[in-house]
Formats: sequence, C-alpha cells, structure tokens
Amino acid sequence: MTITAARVITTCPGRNFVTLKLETRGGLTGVGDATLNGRELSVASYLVDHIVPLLIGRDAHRVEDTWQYLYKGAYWRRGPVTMSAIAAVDMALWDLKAKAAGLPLYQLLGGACRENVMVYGHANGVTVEETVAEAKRYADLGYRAIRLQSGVPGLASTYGVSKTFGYYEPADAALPTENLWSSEKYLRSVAPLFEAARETLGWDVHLLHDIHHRLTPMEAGRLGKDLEPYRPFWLEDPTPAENQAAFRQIRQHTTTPIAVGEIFNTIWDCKQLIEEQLIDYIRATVVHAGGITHLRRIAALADLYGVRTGCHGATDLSPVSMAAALHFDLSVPNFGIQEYMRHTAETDAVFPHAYSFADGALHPGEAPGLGVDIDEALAAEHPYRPAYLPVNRLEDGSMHSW
Ligand code: KDG
Ligand code: MG
Repeated sequence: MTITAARVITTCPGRNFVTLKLETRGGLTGVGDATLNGRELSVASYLVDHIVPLLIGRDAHRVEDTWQYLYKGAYWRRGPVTMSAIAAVDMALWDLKAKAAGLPLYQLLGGACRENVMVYGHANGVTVEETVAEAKRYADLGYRAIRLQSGVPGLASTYGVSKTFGYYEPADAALPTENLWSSEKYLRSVAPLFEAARETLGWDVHLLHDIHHRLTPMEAGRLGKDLEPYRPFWLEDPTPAENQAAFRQIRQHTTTPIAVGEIFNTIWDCKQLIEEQLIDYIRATVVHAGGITHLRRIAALADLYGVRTGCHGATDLSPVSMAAALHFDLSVPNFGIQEYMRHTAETDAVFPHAYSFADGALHPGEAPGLGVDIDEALAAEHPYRPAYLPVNRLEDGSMHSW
C-alpha cells in the first residue's frame, strides 16, 4: 500500500482546520487532523516542508515504524507542532489500514469494549440562571454529563462563556482579545453555580467544570473542597501543569476528581501525574499527543494506575480527530468520558462523517476506516483566516494564564 500523494488542506468553515490527506497506489485515501488552534500554519508548514517528502513511496501499512521514524528521526522531539504533525500522519495511516481491511478502525484496535462512548456537552451562560437553564436543555437532549461554565460577577468575560448562543469559539479575533481575570471573584462564583445546578438537575447527571489553568494549588484545593458536596465528575486543569508536583498539594486538600492533559503532547508530560496518581482522568488528545499510536500508549500507562481517559474534544479538534477519538474511546479498557462540543453545520458539511449521537453517547459508526472524509472542493470555498486565542491579564495589568 504505497503512498503516492500527500496534501495538506487548510480550511476555515467557521473556524480553521488543517487536514492531511494521503493517497495510495491502489486508490485508497486516508485523512488525519493537524489543527493547532491559533498556530495552524506552523503545523501545515511542518507537514508540507518536512514530512510530506518523507512519506511519498513509503508503505502505508507501516504505522508504528513511520511513527518512530518521524519521532526519533527528527532529532527534535516532542512539542505541540511536531506531535500534531506526527498525529496527522498516524491518523491517516490507521484510516488507510482499516479501509484496506474493510473494517471500522475500532475493530483493528481490539474491538469494542463498550456499546458506545459517553460524552459531556458544554452548558454555559452569563449568569447562573442562564447556565442552569442551558444545562437543563442538554439534560433534556439526553446528555448524561454536562460541563458548567458561567460568567463571573464583576468580570466582563471569561473562559467558556459564549458571546453568541449555543456555540463557543474562543479563537475569535485577528489579534488576541485581552480579558481581565480575578481568581478571588471567580472562586466566589463556582459553588453557587453547582448548588443551583444540583437543585434543578438532581443527582443523576454528571457535572463537570474547567478551571483552564488559572489557580494556584491552594486555591484549587479550596475550590475542590467547596464543590465536594455537589459531587462533581471532575475539575479540569486546576493549575498550569508544567509543575506536576504541585498537584500533590491539590490532592492533599480535596477528594474532587481531577482531569488534566488537553495541552500535553507526549507520554512524558503525563508520566508523573499518572504514576503518582495525582489525577483521575487524562485528557491528552489524539491530535496533539502524537496520534492513535501514542495515545494508546498513554492510556496503557494510565490503566496501570487506575487513571481513566477523558479526551479533549473542543471544536478546534476537527471531525477527523473526533472520529479518531471515538474509535480509541470505544476500544480502550480504561475509558472514562469524551468531551463533545458540537461542530457547526458549516464544519460538518466540509467533513462528512459516520459518527452519530444518541442517548448522551456517540458511536463512530461502521464505515471502514475512521468514517470521516474532507470535501476538498467545499473546503476550498473557506480560505484560512488568522484567528488567535485570547490572552488574560489580572486587574492590575499583569499577564496571567488564559
Ligand atoms: O484551543 C483551546 C481550546 O481547545 C480549549 O480552550 C478548550 O479547554 C478547553 C476544553 O476543555 O474544551
Ligand atoms: Mg479544558
């Protein structure tokens, strides 16, 4: 199954995506996602300038060897640009292998470990009332797990709260939007949100929350403790995770489960948090953590320590990543939950896919391969538009994590 052509397609059907498409001599095609939000063109260049020339003429069946070749062969290891580019190749190769076998990818990964993949949706609003009403709408749609993000009284805007109803897209401007942040104001706002949500939604639905890397370990420990009466499914990214030992302090103060890892790129970023059992869910994704091949290795390490998966699934991960994640989720023994922030109809039209939602869960479908494609003619109608993620400053003007 010789690779004869490789194209990198950058498109913006409402938001930017970078997709790698491989063609083989026998006429099969495979797709991989290479989207790195706000830094898309760097991965596109890495692929076009440094990886595509290495792929032409290779045997597409050699998934592991190609992964090792691109990882070890570059000399410069790890990092989001390198690992997203390797991920795109890896996804496309698995897609090809499964298409050649005539099977949905999850069958090649060991087959289904469960009937479907429980997902969580995003409920948000400017006020507690709006957020809880939105969460109720999700519960009525059948969701069994819902993330709650609400506006913070006294702050003009915050992470996770949409300006337009329904869809939240933080990479919203040609230059970064500046937000103001106060951990004190934020910390006062979260427990009342959870209290109101439990009053309205009851106890049969899982509730989640994303701190988005903004607190100190002590602040995170206190928030975890404040939320314990409402039994959150998880608190996500409590502190910036470069300092993994800091999670020991969070663990000493709260029993609220912790989820981390959406910005991790390799198993080395996950190692200490998993081995010391400092987290409950690992959120590494198929696109930013080196593809299906590497994510399975991370999941296997996590399984040894009772850590479950909770893959990142924001809209900046294309439907190609979502399909890949679902095949992974269905087949991995220590699956926990999958994030599902629905794409717009415009995006779905560019990426026709076989996965579907029912009863709070997704299923990747039975189409051979990943079960997703890119409509290149339609993609060409949506040219790339520069879009940055926002930045955050404290109220005195100092820079803070966004
Ligand atoms: O590109 C950044 C987004 O993917 C991130 O802000 C989304 O934190 C996120 C989440 O949990 O979905
Ligand atoms: Mg997050």
